[in-house]
Amino acid sequence: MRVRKNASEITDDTLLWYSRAVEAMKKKDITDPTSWWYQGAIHGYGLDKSANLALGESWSQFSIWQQAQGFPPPNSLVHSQFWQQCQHGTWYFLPWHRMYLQFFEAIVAKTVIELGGPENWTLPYWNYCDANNPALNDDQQLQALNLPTEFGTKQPTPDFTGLWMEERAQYTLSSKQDASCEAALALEHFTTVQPSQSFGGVKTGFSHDSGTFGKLENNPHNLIHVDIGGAMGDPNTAALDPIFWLHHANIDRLWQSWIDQGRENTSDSSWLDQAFDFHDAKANPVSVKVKDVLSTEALGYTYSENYPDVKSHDGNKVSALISLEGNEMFDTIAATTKSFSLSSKSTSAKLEFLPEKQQVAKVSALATLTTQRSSQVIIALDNITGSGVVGPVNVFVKTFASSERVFVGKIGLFGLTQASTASVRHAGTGLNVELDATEALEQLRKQSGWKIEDLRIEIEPNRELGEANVIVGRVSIKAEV
Ligand SMILES: [Cu+2]
Repeated sequence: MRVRKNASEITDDTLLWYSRAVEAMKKKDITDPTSWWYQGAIHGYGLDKSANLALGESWSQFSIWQQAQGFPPPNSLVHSQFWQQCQHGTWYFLPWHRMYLQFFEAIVAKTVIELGGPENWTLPYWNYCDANNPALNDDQQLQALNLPTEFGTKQPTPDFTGLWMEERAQYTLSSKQDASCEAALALEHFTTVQPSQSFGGVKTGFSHDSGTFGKLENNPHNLIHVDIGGAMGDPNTAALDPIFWLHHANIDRLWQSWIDQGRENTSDSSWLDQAFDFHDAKANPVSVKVKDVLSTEALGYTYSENYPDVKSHDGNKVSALISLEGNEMFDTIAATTKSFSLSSKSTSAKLEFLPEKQQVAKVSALATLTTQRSSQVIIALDNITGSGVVGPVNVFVKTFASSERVFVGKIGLFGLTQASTASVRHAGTGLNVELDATEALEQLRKQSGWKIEDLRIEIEPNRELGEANVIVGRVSIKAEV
């Protein structure tokens, strides 16, 4: 059994051999399934020339892909069933990436042996979740926000040049909040109608470049991507950054941890029987079904450490959600009526509420302090379109009367450009994200003069937009019914 280890605790030559293998794979032609370039293009491929991957840099999809051996690739390959397959905004997010990692790991392992290295090379993981680990001291927590040192900073680390990439906007995550793994792991269900209540994402068909993010996919997955930024911030270049694979190993570990704490995947046959195409280490085409990858041990690997067990939220709240797959448990009580652009500073959105009589029943629990248990409240941001890599975006609530805003959560707009472009596969209507705002609303209603009608939403990117742009189609508030 191979054991995938925490990169910061590795004492052997795993990362050294990874670096050497990356360099060897980069020398192979883009048409070779075992090349670095082909492996990256399985996730995404695009030749947009806009310099919007990182503020102040001229990096573009084009400038990154033209470094590939054998560039440009033949069109037949670009449009084959092997390229541009990554699954985002969907319940296939976790199993597709598990398959992807599995074959990639086998290809790197074979390359390591060919280079004279050890048998059984195993992919490590980057445990940024440790940034919020209460068992660690402050210094250790902050350390977890850094890329493992072997991946370099502005310069490569000597002996590890294969792990460095110029096109990274950051080498340190900007906030612990971008690596908060706990909230997703507290969820009870793999799939529900409400994305913010779904650990594994919402039910969709094949979903390459659009959709609605489940909890784990938004935070930490998307936030890590856009916080590192540059190549990592865009699905069409992300997998060319060697850190991509350690990031996804950690996501895969979180899925395994969630299962090990007693949760269950969906048993829906349209999920279990969905197949995806890859190449194995010998470059032979293979087709794998979701039901074939549900046990890491059956696939021959495990993780050195699980994420510690997380208790589910307050039992009442969870039981209220149990009906799930198919049943809408939340109803919209207020929404914006016009789309609006984000700026680098804070943008405030005014909500229109339903006429009072209709609203009253739905918000009574939410609007009064005396109720036993507040309703669960969700803030949904829909049809978010635009282009470029946008850093993590903060969402706050406040009331008109008070200037003190309350933090709700962060959203990561990974795949913004692709989701906003109409294609054969989808209409280009953008990304959708939900945040659980229950606790923020509970805090807000303790403020004096609280009136739900005065509620405002504030949206603020945590870094300058630069060449990127974002339009939010609609913000709505949904409450439990
Ligand atoms: Cu990813």
